[in-house]
Amino acid sequence: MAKRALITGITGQDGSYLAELLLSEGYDVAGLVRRSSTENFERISHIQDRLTLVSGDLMDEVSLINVLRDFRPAEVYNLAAQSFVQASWRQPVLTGEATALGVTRLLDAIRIVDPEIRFYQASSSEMFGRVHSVPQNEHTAFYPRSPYGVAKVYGHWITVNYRESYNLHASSGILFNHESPRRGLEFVTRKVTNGVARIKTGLDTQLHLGNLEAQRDWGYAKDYVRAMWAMLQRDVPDDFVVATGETHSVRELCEVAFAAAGLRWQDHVVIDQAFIRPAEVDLLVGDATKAQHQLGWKCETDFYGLVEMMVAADLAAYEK
Ligand code: NAP
Ligand code: F7E
Repeated sequence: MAKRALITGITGQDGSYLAELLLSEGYDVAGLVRRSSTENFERISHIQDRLTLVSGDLMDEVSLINVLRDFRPAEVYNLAAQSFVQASWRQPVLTGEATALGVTRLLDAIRIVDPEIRFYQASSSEMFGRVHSVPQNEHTAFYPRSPYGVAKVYGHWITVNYRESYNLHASSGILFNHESPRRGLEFVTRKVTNGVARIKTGLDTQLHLGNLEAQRDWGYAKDYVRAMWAMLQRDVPDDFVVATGETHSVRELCEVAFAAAGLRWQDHVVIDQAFIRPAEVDLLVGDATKAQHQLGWKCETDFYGLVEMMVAADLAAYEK
């Protein structure tokens, strides 16, 4: 019988790539989806007929228990979260409910229904925040700088705690920023590549951005979901940093993205205070040595390849 996996957050960027990977590995894949007045299955529409979509919400523990009882997965990937850092200042309690306490609800549901389930938690480099050392690895102390980062630290530690308290096979992937043509339009990479495409096709002339000096370790989401899966194939659960090991500023992102369409970023980018955050994470760069050695993971797409891919995808969409 095929192995069964449940993905929370299947309608999101990572959920869609992970679903593709697990289907290609022969899994029966279920995805948790929240009720909405309009369906938002764009990222999974091409594989929807091969998925089982089940209704539930990280806010509602009974829904999680019922989904686990009905589907009986061997692996659960918890990708659902309020994932936008900027929104977390406007909705700090909701962010805490979903991104932090949601993890406990799911871990408890696993304990109740089947403690043999292998669990993946989507932890984040945002936990490092005001970084204690460069580059950041599994031993770097956390200093989150947003309600989102604080919530992810809780989610990370409750995963470690349930592993140690109840012997669950619970792993946490500390993933640095990863992007793709399926990235939400509010995140800076996609905002820039989409903006470039709109300017190139004459729909806009300006792109409003915040802090151009922030530096991030940007990788490709499709590469990163392989690391998630690899973590749950090990006999022993553990925590892993997943990153490219390179960092680039938002300014460099603009240079590369605009140049990919034959434009000069200086002619179009406008600094707008509305996108400056109350507290910033200035520099992130990850050390993924442990993932490389123990998971055999490596990133295959670099920053330049990623940005060019995203610009090309956005241009193609507008030209169509
Ligand atoms: P995303 O595109 O924003 O997707 C988030 C998903 O969570 C969506 O499917 C969303 O459903 C779902 N969701 C939100 N609240 C929920 C709730 N209360 N109950 C059930 N589902 C809920 O995020 P992503 O970029 O794929 O990231 C996946 C995970 O990795 C997130 O936990 C994120 O915080 C974490 N992470 C991301 C990165 C990155 O660079 N992408 C790096 C480190 C960690 P709807 O479609 O219904 O809104
Ligand atoms: O910002 C700066 C902004 O929103 C990156 C999430 O997936 O990765 C993501 O969080 C940087 C920040 O991602 C704009 O100030 C400048 O320094 O793309 P972002 P993020 O906050 O790093 C982590 C790892 C996650 O876990 C999160 O879920 O870019 N920036 N101007 C801007 N950012 C945005 N969004 N919009 C701007 O106009």
